[in-house]
Amino acid sequence: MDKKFENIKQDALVKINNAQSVKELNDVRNEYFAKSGLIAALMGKIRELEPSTRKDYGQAVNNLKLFLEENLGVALEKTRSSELRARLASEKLDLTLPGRNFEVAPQHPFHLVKDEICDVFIGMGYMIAEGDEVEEDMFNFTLLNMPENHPARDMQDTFYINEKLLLRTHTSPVQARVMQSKKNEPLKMISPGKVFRRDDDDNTHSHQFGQVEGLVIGEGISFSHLKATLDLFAKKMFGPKREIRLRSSYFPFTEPSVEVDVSCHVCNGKGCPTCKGSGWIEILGAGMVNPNVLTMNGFDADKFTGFAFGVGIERVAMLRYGIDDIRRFYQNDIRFLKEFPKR
Ligand code: FA5
Repeated sequence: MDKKFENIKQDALVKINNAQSVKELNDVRNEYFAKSGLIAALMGKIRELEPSTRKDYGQAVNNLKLFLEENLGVALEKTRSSELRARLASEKLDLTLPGRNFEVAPQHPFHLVKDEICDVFIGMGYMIAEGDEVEEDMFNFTLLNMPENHPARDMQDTFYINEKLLLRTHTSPVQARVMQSKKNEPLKMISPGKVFRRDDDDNTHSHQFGQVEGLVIGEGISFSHLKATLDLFAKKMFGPKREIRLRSSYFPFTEPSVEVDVSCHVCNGKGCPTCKGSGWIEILGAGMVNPNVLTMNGFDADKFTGFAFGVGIERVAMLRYGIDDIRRFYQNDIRFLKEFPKR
């Protein structure tokens, strides 16, 4: 019996000494100590022995167990620390190496100008309202005084998702949403965001562009408030010398309505391909909120009046930074983007 246990010990020592890693040592441990391992098998045999020999046999198995535990423990400890040392050596940091140059992204002119426009109005006490790019037909058209089949719906060629949903063609639906949430409370808000139209792209038209909507409602709000606001906005964006003109226009949700043009930066008003020969670039539509819109969205039109406007973000950016073609905003040409300040 002694010889048999001595052989098992020697055999185990060879396996322990040959193991090259913690994993291999754990495999050796399992071979002896798992439920189906050698120690469990030897213990199981005790029942088959003569009662008089059981005690010695049990002691011999216990000795073997202690011997294996001790040798495996020592070997595991040693191997674990040498593996850790090897890992740390391979992860060593050389702090004297020169750093890598990461390019800092310039700010896209769209966001640059969107923030500038918002800052002008925030400075005048406007709050910011958010709207969704996927909008209900009801808010994009109906609640802005354009019921189904109204011819003005064709002014903005629409991407429909289904009968009720569309990609908003302008930021004006946010007006209706904010009015419905306030109802008969004075308000002063702007809402920047993207809009989508089935327009053919050219120098000044894109199928996807940005607008900043503005809406002011209160008692005694008049056209002169609108004019002063637009005048201040244009001066802040383009400086006092740039020529601005207001043209009378038509929007179903405002009455009277105007459009604001700024003299073309490419030709200085003489006429060129960018301004299509007119000498002017249109930047926004505006007007006094149509009383029908006030009533439909929960305001008392006998008590309240208001004005609204919608500024084209890329158009303002073109005039501000001398950009001759709106398509540059979405072509992702890094040489164009690098011309703008970094964040
Ligand atoms: C509107 O979208 C109205 N919702 C604006 C408005 C709001 C009027 C509140 C009255 C009261 P319009 O379609 O004109 O209007 O667009 C407004 C501005 O968006 C234009 O002045 C122009 O700056 C810009 N814009 C219009 N179409 C395009 C286009 N295809 N590509 C780039 N910018 C455009």
